[in-house]
Amino acid sequence: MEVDLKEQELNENIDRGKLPAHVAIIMDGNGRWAAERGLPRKEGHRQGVETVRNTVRCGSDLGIEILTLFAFSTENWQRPSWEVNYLMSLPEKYFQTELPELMRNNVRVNLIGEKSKLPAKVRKAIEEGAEETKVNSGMVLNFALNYGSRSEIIMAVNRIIDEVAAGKIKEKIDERDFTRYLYTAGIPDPDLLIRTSGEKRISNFLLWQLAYSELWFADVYWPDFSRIHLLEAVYDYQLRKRRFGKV
Ligand code: V0D
Repeated sequence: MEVDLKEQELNENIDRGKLPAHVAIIMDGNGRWAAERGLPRKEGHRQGVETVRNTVRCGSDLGIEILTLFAFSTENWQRPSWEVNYLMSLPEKYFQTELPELMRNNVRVNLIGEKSKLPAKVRKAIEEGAEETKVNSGMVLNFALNYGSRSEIIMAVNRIIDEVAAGKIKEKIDERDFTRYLYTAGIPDPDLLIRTSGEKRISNFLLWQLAYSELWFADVYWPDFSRIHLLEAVYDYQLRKRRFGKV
């Protein structure tokens, strides 16, 4: 594969000892990518899966510990039913094609989101994928599926209320206690959030967890996101951290 000068420079200048441990990505712009090419939206999603493959490979090669990808939000159910159905076929397809490489690269798959409301076949696919990769000790690949941050927070509050009512926990909790009730329990907060397609919003993604994260917005649609963009984001993250350290 061709490697341009910019990529080589970034490669040489990134400090492997100071990588963001947890990178989260809002994978936005598949539909617009397709529309601009006169292609069906499906084609954008199909290409989006290719980008997932490349990004997982790059993140794992680079030494990222946790990669969280926002794949489907609780709002996405409002899309046309043919599109929702197509999207729901992707997790199963993903594991059919990617499992060997995930195993080779020692990647463990984990899911965050409201799994109980997913179609049974999707639940089965993701549970099998998580089960088969649970022996892996390398990068954790977190898919946010049927995820919405406000509903996650409300779920957490309701679980706490139930546990207080049942006398299982004391009536006062702190921030650390609270995080144990989120889907991300046990996962450190993202150090870096990337959103593609030029939109500069959080869109109900990890509202609690992103409190101190660096934000980076890529001007390309998700299907055009590549290694160089990930390296740019990581490099910029390190520049910001270095400046911050000098104050
Ligand atoms: C479409 C771009 C992988 C964003 C990427 C159900 C939207 C491709 C998964 C996946 C989607 C999810 C869970 C899992 C394994 C793979 C996926 C959806 C959409 C929504 F365990 N890509 N991907 N899931 N797209």
